[in-house]
Amino acid sequence: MLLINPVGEKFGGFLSRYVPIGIPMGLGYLAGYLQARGVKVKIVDEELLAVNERTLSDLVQGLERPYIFGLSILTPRAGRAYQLIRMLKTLHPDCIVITGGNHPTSCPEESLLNGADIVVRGEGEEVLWNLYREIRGGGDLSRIHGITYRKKDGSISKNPDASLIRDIDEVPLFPFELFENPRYDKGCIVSSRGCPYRCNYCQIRMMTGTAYRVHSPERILAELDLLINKYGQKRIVFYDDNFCFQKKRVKQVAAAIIAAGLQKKCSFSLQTRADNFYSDIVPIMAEAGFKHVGFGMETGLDHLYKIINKGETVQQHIDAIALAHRHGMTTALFMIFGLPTETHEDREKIFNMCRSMHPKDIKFNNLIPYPGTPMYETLKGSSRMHIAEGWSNFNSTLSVTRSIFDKTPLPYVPETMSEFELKRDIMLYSLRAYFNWQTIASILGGSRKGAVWITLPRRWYLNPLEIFHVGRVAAALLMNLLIAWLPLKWTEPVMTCLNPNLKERQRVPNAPREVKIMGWADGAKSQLVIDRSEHPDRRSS
Ligand code: B12
Repeated sequence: MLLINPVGEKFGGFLSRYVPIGIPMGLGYLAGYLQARGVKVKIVDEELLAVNERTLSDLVQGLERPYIFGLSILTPRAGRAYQLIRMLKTLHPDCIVITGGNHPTSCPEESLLNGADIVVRGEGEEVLWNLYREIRGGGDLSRIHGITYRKKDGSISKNPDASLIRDIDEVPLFPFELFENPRYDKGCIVSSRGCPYRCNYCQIRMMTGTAYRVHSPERILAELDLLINKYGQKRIVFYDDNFCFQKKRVKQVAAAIIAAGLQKKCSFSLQTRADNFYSDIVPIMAEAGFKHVGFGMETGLDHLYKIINKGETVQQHIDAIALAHRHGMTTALFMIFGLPTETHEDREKIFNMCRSMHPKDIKFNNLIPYPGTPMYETLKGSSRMHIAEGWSNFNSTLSVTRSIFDKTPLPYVPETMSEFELKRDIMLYSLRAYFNWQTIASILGGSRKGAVWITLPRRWYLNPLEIFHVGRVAAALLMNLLIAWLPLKWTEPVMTCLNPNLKERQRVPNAPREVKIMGWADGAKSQLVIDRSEHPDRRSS
């Protein structure tokens, strides 16, 4: 089987040359699971190698026929994935194309309309293995849970949801050996799956319901040992959706790291909710080498927290960040601008508040109502939403990784602002967050660590080609900064002249400051709650 990570626009846009490439974790887990069961699997990641007629003929060498292709699709990459499916079906008409990942889970029929044969919804390991055996045995797909597929008579069948894997330790250790390319940033690990909260913009609930499943400390240690002692990683990021949800297990993981002495060789960073960053777990985390914490703070005003059903407050974030700093950890804040009803004044307040807390990094993204989320269900169809062909604009870094003159529409613009105002503010605040001599010096000196993605090659200043590329990126950033800095009343008319489509999403005078976003429906996956015992007080509005 060939597993493909389709990539239209490289991660990081015009900065991509200097953004480390993240391992496509989902595909890695699938490959590890199938390989352990004797299936021959290869992975191709388009971040590194484009799939075309020429490269494909090498990639399929040695694979069993008819070929089975598995594509992992994030929403902004759907267009590229559909292009690839057409190519695969033209070159190998008897092949079987399976899609999976976040986007096909939310829009399975769309994959089928674009030529895929079968869609795997949600977690993939067990379902893909069952599917593989059924396909190779010429069996009956109606028995496989967790798939949507086109039947021989052309109709579409949506089989019942599959259960989640109860004990995720059954998934083999992550196969890092499949990602030997030095351009990969191997410093990553997933120690738990899922997040039981109900934020209405986040897609995790669609994938894993409210379940929160953890790997055992022994398994986490085994993977850390591999990363540190075999691959020499000095800094490892826990990719968990919400690392600190269970206090007891955080303490166990930290204690296991200390007992193995791994904190002497490596530092760790994680992402968590502020209200789960408990004061009694932070000291042992600090001792275990957790040096950096990212908080999905998203906004900074309590009325906006209510709109996104975050179930947290501004004060909880202020307290959590101060707590991290007291224990010598640095912090990053991940923010969303462009929430329904938000205004420019709100953003100014939020930015100033973020800065006053002295995080190391602040990353501003625009709101993306991902399909499958209540945010999407509420806003879809409104004139303030715009879905570009192949969902290519559903990329949250669009505003900072493209030129300010780029005409791609943002996916959603609230009535309380114009499209250019939102884009400009994201750019302005992002650049203001980073535009200080300390940050610039650390990036240029190649010593930048933390959540910021830009990493320049060592001694780049001795290489004329790198000097050229760094110069180009710097010029683009400065141009963005300059235009974003000029008053909106000067720049907006010019931008609207250059791009008349901006007229469609102007600010609406007296736009309502109240809005009701739907909640998550309690579907089948919500029943799959595992070990809630540590959280009797968890909000589940
Ligand atoms: C860590 C992370 C990152 C990291 C690394 C991403 C990576 N390469 O894996 C970084 C910071 C680089 C990142 C970047 C982006 N990310 Co990100 N990221 C995550 C996060 C927190 C964890 C991903 C993970 O490791 N999951 C663990 C594995 C086990 O799960 P999985 O990847 O979903 O795979 C399983 C299933 O989906 C399924 N499956 C997946 N592919 C396939 C294929 C087949 C054939 C089958 C059968 C099954 C299958 O089986 C897998 C195993 O169970 C998720 C949130 C989440 N929990 O999913 C967001 C998330 C995946 N990211 C998201 C997005 C949008 C992005 C960006 C596109 C952001 C942007 N620029 O706009 C970029 C894309 C860049 C990239 N190179 O992939 C969204 C995706 C939404 C969507 N509908 O597309 C998510 C869900 C965040 C969210 N809350 O909305 N991300």
